[in-house]
Amino acid sequence: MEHTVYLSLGSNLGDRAANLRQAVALLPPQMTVRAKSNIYETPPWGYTEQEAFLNQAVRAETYLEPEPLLKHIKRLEAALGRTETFRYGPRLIDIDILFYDNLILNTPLLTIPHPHLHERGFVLVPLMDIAPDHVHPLSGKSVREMLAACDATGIRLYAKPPREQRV
Ligand code: PH2
Ligand code: MG
Ligand code: MG
Repeated sequence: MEHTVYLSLGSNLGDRAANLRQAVALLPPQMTVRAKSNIYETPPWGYTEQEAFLNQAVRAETYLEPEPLLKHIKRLEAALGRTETFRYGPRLIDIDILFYDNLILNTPLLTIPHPHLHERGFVLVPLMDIAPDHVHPLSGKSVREMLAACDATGIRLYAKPPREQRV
């Protein structure tokens, strides 16, 4: 069965826009990208003594089950040159699974939906572009409602994907 997933992408090292572009380009063939948000520049969250991030959200379809999907993403992050830093620290590329259908999953490896998505403007502002009415399976709140309740100060539009890349 094909599954619909939402991913959050972030980068604050090197050529940030190129890192996002390459990450999205490497999702296929295991994933078919159906929608891409605009790219936003966002103040660092969690650990503030670092450069601003670029963040983007995408919707994709995939036959991968959640843990193989996580492996695919980890492999892709490594292929782009990500090395481990510290929690909330700077990163070349970070790809997080936000939603996987309406699945609720808690394993030692993976928590779906992403446990912090409702409190992060840098996740919700891009997600609002592609899924304003998507409902969180635990809280029952839409992306629009979660964003209204969350602090999105300092987030600014950085780039719109070129028309041919909007999918
Ligand atoms: N990712 C983090 C920690 N802080 N802040 C912003 N603005 N954007 C991110 O993608 C981000 C962050 C850990 O994954
Ligand atoms: Mg993250
Ligand atoms: Mg991550």
